[in-house]
Amino acid sequence: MKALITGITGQDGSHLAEFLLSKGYEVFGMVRRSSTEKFDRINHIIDKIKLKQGDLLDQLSLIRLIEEIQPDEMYNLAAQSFVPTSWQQPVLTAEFDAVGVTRILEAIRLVDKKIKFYQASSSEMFGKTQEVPQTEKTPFYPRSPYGVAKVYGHWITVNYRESYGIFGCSGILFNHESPRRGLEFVTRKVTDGVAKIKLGLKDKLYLGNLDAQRDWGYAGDYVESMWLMLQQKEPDNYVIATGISHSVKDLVRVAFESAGLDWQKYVKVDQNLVRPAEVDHLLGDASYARNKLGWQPKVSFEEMIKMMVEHDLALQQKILKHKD
Ligand code: NAP
Ligand code: F7E
Repeated sequence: MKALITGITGQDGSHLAEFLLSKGYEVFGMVRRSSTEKFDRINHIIDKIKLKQGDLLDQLSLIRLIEEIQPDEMYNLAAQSFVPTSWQQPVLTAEFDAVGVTRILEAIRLVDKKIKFYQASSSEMFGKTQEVPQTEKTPFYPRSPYGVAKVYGHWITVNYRESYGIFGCSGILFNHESPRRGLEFVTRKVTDGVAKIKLGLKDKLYLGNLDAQRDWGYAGDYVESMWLMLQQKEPDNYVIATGISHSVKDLVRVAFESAGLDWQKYVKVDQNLVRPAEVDHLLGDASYARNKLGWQPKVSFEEMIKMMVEHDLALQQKILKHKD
């Protein structure tokens, strides 16, 4: 079996590549051309995967790539994924996260309609939530240009399924994290901050809205659900979540406590980090995925935050050692 992953250099792409290799897949990854290669998350598997250049903005590159590789499955994980940036670059976010999905679906439609397709949809589509908890049937009310673009990506996937019979699945994944999470997202920002404070490299951590609540899971668990969706008889949409939510304040407390620190001494609120429109509370109900896919999360929130703090402490200690 051959799988093509867009966004393979990202958090989820690296976890999914590992997972598919363990299943015996030949794994191909699409990467953007860059003057400096940033393969930190996939360096450990670089000899086992095949990287090919392409871009979500370039229709022909997608067609050529699919023609050349002839994948059985294609996972579209590439995106401008940071919500605040979507207010700074709303048009580019739409090009990547909305129209980019159509470009891939068009390439599949033209080259081989039998390729199974996974679209990385998001709980940000629920935004100003219309019910608690959120399921596959909850109406969308996105609160950022990112969320709006993801709603488009979701519906174009459903539309190509219904219009052309393409096996397109939309995974509505709630926040998921790992030591490979980008440093700008709140979990990693906090665990990186804890490590630096613990080692005396920093004395304050500035955050935005501490009251926002998220349903946080572990990325390693969530990528399995992507694969399971494409192994079913029929394509469908699935909510993937833990069913437990925590506030940013809870996150901060767990992270600082795991390093033996009192968060109240170090955390300060910076109003500039508060978003123009916030998603206050997300809580997913993954019953459908549990029953149909047999999927369930394994790593708890507390275990994951501890894992991230330990990773960041080890990383900072390594950097300090190299400086000596
Ligand atoms: P991430 O770490 O930010 O990775 C994004 C990936 O997309 C990177 O590999 C990036 O490549 C690539 N990319 C961006 N623009 C591209 C373009 N124009 N052409 C080709 N590649 C491009 O994101 P993630 O956390 O792994 O998330 C994976 C997907 O799931 C994203 O679509 C995200 O929106 C969605 N999602 C994430 C979560 C979550 O909690 N993590 C939840 C729901 C949905 P470079 O390395 O070149 O920048
Ligand atoms: O923010 C609050 C912030 O940036 C979480 C992406 O993967 O998940 C992610 O989007 C919450 C928000 O993730 C800071 O206001 C407080 O309420 O970690 P985040 P996100 O915006 O939920 C969804 C499912 C995706 O699809 C996205 O791609 O934390 N918060 N203070 C902060 N957030 C950040 N980043 N930085 C702060 O200082």
